[in-house]
Amino acid sequence: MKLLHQLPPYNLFGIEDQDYDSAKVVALPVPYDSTTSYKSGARDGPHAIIDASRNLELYDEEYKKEITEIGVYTTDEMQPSVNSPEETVNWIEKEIDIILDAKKMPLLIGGEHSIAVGSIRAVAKRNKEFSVIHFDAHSDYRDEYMGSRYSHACIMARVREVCKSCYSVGVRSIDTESAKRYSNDILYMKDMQNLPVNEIAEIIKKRTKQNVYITIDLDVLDNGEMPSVGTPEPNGMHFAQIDAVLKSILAEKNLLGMDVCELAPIPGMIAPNFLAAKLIFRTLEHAFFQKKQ
Ligand SMILES: [Mn+2]
Repeated sequence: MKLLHQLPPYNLFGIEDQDYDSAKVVALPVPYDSTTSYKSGARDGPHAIIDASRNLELYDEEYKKEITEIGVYTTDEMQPSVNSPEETVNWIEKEIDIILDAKKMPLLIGGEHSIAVGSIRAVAKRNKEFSVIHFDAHSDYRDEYMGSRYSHACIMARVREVCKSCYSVGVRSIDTESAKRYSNDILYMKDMQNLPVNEIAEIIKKRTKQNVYITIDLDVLDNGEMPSVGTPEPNGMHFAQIDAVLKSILAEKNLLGMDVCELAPIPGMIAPNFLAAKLIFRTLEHAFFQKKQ
């Protein structure tokens, strides 16, 4: 019996009576931003995304289904380590281990992008053949940044230690050394901005294996649509573009796990929070509601 008119519960998409056993997706929010090099605030990202997501409709007019049919369970926020970014990454790996052992797909919600390493390590322990598809304005291939190997600027260098097949998309900010070493594994914004979305998706699909992990730094989006990031870069992807590219990729590939990171909410500006929530909503639907070709 309902005793009062109540707001949607505080979980992703405000799902009533979320159920762990039947859920196919488990969302792990990690409010963390210790290594952020410019504007901090990504620790407030998970809360803002979950809050916005509670105000989305559950129904999607394209798939004619409600997101509740997938079964999404949101855990409590994880307390990050105050000792080191490395310890936080290790803790996340353990949490993702639990989700994967329960045969559920992990969805990590950041928080700064460095936390994705923990999630990808857990996936790599269980899968020999998979690719990491990395959406980001930055290449993040520095081996060390500001004294830390676990900085958000080093994430792809750490990821490559456990997964050799990495493909970055939407990059428009890279250091000289990384450009020399890794340009073959990068689809630069300059080379994709005039391509139709199906061509962009075909390039990504050709370069990646059947099993994929998708890591999204929200700064891959244009800074006009997504100003709420620590290091915004102009001339990025648009929502409709990344949505269509993800749809095409996930029509064919198996999604092993994903993360959405780097939302640093700007007080009073809620549109980017809703954009991030909708991007998660749509990506899950693309992954679970399309028949694999
Ligand atoms: Mn970035």
